[in-house]
Amino acid sequence: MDRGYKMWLRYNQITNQEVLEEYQSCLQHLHFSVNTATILAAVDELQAGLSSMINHSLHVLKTKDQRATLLLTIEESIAKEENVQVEIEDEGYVIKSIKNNRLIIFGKTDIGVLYGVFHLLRLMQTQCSLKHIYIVEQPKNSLRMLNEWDNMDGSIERGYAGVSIFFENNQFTKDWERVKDYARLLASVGINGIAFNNVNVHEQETKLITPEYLPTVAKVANIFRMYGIKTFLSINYASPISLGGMDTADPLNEEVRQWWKDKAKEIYRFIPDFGGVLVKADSEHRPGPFTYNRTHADGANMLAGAFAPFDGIVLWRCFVYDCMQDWRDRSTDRARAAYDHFKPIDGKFHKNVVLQIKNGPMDFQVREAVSPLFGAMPNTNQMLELQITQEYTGQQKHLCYLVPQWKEILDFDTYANGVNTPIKSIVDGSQYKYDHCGITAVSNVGNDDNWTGHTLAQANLYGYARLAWNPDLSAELITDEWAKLTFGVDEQVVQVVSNMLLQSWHIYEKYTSPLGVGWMVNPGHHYGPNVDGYEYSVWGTYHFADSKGIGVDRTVATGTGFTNQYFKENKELYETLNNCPDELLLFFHHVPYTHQLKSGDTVIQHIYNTHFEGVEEAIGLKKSWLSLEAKISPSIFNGVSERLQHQIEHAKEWRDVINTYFYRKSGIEDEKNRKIY
Ligand code: GCV
Repeated sequence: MDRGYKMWLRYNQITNQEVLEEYQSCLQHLHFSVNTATILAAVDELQAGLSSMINHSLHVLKTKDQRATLLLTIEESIAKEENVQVEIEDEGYVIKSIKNNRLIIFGKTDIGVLYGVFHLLRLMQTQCSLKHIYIVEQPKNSLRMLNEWDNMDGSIERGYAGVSIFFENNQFTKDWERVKDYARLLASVGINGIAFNNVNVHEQETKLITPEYLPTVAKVANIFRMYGIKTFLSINYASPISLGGMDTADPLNEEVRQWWKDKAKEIYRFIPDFGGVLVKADSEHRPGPFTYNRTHADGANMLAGAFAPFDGIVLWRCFVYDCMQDWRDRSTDRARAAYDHFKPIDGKFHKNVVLQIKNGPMDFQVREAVSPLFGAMPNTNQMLELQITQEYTGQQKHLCYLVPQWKEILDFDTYANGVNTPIKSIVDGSQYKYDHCGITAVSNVGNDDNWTGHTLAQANLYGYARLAWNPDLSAELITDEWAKLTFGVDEQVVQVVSNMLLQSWHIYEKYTSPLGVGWMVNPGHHYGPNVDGYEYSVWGTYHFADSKGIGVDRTVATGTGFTNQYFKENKELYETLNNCPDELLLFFHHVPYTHQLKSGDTVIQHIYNTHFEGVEEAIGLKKSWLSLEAKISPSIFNGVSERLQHQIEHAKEWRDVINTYFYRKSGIEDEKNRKIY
């Protein structure tokens, strides 16, 4: 039964006769000129894909001759003979149709060839013609990573699709085939780095960097290496204490420094191409350099020094804030924390440190402003951190396709270098020539049959990776690709699924989080409505809702001064009510419920309207899906239908809880006299 395990590598039989004949005639004999593990993986993938799609695999020729209808090569001389452009970057590739109905895939490296093969298979799965093609591809971002928040007991922090595929019962998994399938899936969309344990490193995971576990970490790394993916580990900053028996983890202490140097050496003995370490320090009760009155640069550089001799890098998270801070005093605003901590130490980090910055200054809300740190540190490597797992966006029970949100983030103009300095141009290194940079994201997979719980949530993983490869791809193109790869090329299916996906973020936003307010979720697990639910609300309601108004005043004039962290143009955009876009109004301003939005509605009427509309549109999602019943495999169809029904019921709960709360608080009637419970 098809439960969606294959994700977008389904390789369904091609039934269109014309297309089938075209592929069969041009894909007959294969010659590949090198024999690395990666090339062999590419050939295996190709053979499996072709036998399944066009009923035959390729006959492999030992020597290169004219019969070879498909050439895979990293040799420039061969590429040049076929007039193929050879000036490409290491991970780039070219796919070109050459004379006599043949094809060549040239990569600068074997990884490039692998990517080219996956691209060819994608063209075939989406039934594109292979005649007259000349594709030159190279990634825009050098780091294209995933962070798994997996714990060794098998649980996944913020995981909504079963348990870990890497760990169980405080040991590694026994299902190595699944790890390999994950590597294949990730390579097929160009992911090239993975940190596979949670950034919250508990006692057991702290030991991953010891000889007890390093041989098995190496086994994971071997699998991922074959697919061009480097392995990283999240580490516990206090490891010298927990593992080394020391009484300090002070980054300036010589013994601590030596401990990390020895540790790095040991790790590289097991994994010679280990990517490096990912660190969450001084945040949400994790240890860090603040304990020793040291800066984050001191902490990161100490590790960077230890890993530099092996070309390892340090991914240092900027999600640093004091969760217990008292925000009745308006000078302390969680949104300000990352910039306040890191901006003053721009230029103080070693070349092999990369600051990993969440897209927003708070925490992966349905909608929040972008982090003002992007572009504010021209002398320090930066990368963007997104969240694919749907912690605040419906936990893979609701449909919420995040590619449109990520596009807005990547295209957001920071003005850091004048007009047209979008975030994508900062994290790809084109603005400031960073040594290391790119994009990472918290993964959404677990051991569920279909990896992501909600089958349609697979599109978020796919879309993230495609954007990490090329942030200029449009949301529409990515969505169309994913729908075809997953459900086949039937026009109605592609159209309906794409529309559902593309609307879903706005629908979710409508019935959950109006005007950028955020955090109206139950504390702890973060699922379901709870207007005053922010877990660190010990100091009062997060959004300051009272009988007159709502919103967090982050202006310089009267609020926390957060707006001042942006470059001038954006500061002016957010500072005044006149300029501030509706969708972020309550993120930046505290206003009366009667405040009139640019849309013409008052704030309270907007809250009522969007919550009613959101439910109607969630009902519309299900209706659209039901129209596809005859065309989708039953187990996938039923699984998605059930989740869409749950989404409708839950959207109603959201609508009623939120509308009632604000009706009672404000005492203002709905203009349309709808029933508010
Ligand atoms: C891994 C939020 C989440 C935590 C997560 C943290 C982080 O606070 O709720 O589960 O911890 O972000 O990104 O470090």
